[in-house]
Amino acid sequence: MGKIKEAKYIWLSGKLVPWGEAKVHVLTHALHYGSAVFEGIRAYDTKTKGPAVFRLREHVKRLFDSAKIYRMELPYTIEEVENIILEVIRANELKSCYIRPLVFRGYGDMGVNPLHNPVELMVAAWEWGAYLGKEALEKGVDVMVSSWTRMVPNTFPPMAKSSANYANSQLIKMEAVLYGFEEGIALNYEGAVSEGSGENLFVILRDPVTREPKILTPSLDAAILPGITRNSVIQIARDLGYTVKEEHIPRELLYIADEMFFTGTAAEITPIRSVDKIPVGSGKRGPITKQLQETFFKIVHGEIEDKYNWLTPVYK
Ligand code: PPE
Repeated sequence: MGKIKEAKYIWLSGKLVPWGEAKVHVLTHALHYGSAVFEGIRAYDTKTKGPAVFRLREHVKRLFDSAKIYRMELPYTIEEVENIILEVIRANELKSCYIRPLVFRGYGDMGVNPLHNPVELMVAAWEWGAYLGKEALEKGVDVMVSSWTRMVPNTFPPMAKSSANYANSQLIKMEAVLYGFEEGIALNYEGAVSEGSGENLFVILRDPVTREPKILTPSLDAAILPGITRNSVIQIARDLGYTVKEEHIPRELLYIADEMFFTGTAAEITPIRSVDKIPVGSGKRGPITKQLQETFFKIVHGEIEDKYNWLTPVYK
């Protein structure tokens, strides 16, 4: 959150350049038309392997998928981009950090048609703490249901992590923070729950009689980004023995849920303590949310076995 903590070097179009010199022309296509796709990746300092990138292959694959949807051909292979990311972390001597690769249409033609503009890659990395505030991971955040609808799939495809999608995210986020909330949850074109401005959403409901919990998250057709943290949490929860369902979530479920949390690379696992001023469960982080958080953080910090093979060490 907040101002960037500057590191030393940024990879820009083929080489590492000093942080302050990583610049582009003001007529860069992406600046005018949102013609860019990006990723957010985290590396954590682990006990046994030193700094390690969380689910590097999945993030880089999603970057290539996003680029493909927008007909952008990267002048690199997946392996090359992975190596560039590792090189940026090493060059900046970072341990725990956030990594931002961006593929963008550069300077050349003006006008909507992006096909003749060069496809460029930049990769930056810096130290980035808790996304929704320092206390959020433990205490949870207060959120509102946004008055903005999440973009409809056949307008801006949510499965592509395109910069253009974040115009919608910014409307959601600005409204929420200016109204005194930490985040907004957007409904989709059908009026069902989709996601936060930069996070996926999970809802936990207990059977009123047996108290048996069920973990729900909107399915991929709900106009959401297929989050890598979302996918990780689904796997972790199932391995812990929970029932996890990807399904249509009506708005009113948000008001009667026992627990709720956001997931995302930046947000990690952030509990939600109220929606539209209605407390979620007890109004505090719930026990299943806590258990999932603890397991997730143990995995990313290499404190338990990396049985899913999710960590790529920065130094081999
Ligand atoms: N939905 C949206 C809209 C989203 O932007 C993110 C990530 C997610 C879900 C979660 O996806 P994943 O990171 O793969 O678990 N948001 C990125 C950008 C946030 C930002 O403010 O910038 C992120 O968390 O890196």
